[in-house]
Amino acid sequence: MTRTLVIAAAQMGPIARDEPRSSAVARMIALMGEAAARGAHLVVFPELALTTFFPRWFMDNQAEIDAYFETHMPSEATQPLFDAARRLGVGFSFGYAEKLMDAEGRTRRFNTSILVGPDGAVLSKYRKIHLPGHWDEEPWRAFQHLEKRYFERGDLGFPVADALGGRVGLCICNDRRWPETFRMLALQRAELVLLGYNTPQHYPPAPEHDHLQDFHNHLVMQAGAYQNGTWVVGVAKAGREEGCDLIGGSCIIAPTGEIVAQCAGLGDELAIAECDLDRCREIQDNIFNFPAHRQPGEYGLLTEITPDS
Ligand code: CDV
Repeated sequence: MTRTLVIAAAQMGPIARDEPRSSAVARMIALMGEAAARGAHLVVFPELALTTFFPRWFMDNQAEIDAYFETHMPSEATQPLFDAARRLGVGFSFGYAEKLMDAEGRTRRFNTSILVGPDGAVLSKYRKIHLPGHWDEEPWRAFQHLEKRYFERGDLGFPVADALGGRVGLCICNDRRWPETFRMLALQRAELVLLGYNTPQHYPPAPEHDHLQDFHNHLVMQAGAYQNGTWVVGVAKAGREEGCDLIGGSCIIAPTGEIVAQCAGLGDELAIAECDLDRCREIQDNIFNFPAHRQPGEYGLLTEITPDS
């Protein structure tokens, strides 16, 4: 039985601060329709795909902040996306800001991503663990990056689901820079890692690296794919969003670390590839055969909490 999935990386261009969910969802449905017409089984959208990247602004009015969060999924605004996927027979994943009330009555807020099957069922959910940025307003920055203020650290670990005929792992944006993310997923036999990102071209704490943003983006995802023998689909929200330039470069990476499809521009655009999940074996049975070659007994420091960690 072939385990080839046709996957579409559905890059999105900027979303304006006052752009309603209905507009973002309509753009996603248009991309989904085009992907399905080109044979896609799975469509992957960016991090925080329904709104502008709001952590770039300092806000202390909770109602203003909460306007960017979803309390239900699907919601009235996102139901058309789920309906379109069912009609087209495609799975999809996307990121959104999630607000919920837990069993103890505490309000929780997460930067979340879900994988949805072609029948509209949520197959997997991930809440971002590596939250970049800062807690308080830092006026010296050209723009803020307040993920640490608006979200708490994810509490679902690094999930891998049996889905779409393979083992599918989720992570979000900054997670891709950490080798531990991909390794945690690969240790659960992930064959496909889906991630969305919002990455500014300008990195205020180290602007001397601005020209390396696209390089670092592909560097970490290609390394994550190769070192773990998994397919990786990385999808940007790109372009000039409210005066902030976000990189593009959405791509599909084979388990060998090679980019097999890539978006060329900074707007709404698809990159599509046939992804044979059995190709993971080329790497996972050989150079990165974990049972044969890993030395976990020597890696204790990785999980020790030390003054330097
Ligand atoms: N959304 C992100 O997580 N962005 C970070 C930026 C701030 C460096 C990223 O790792 O791309």
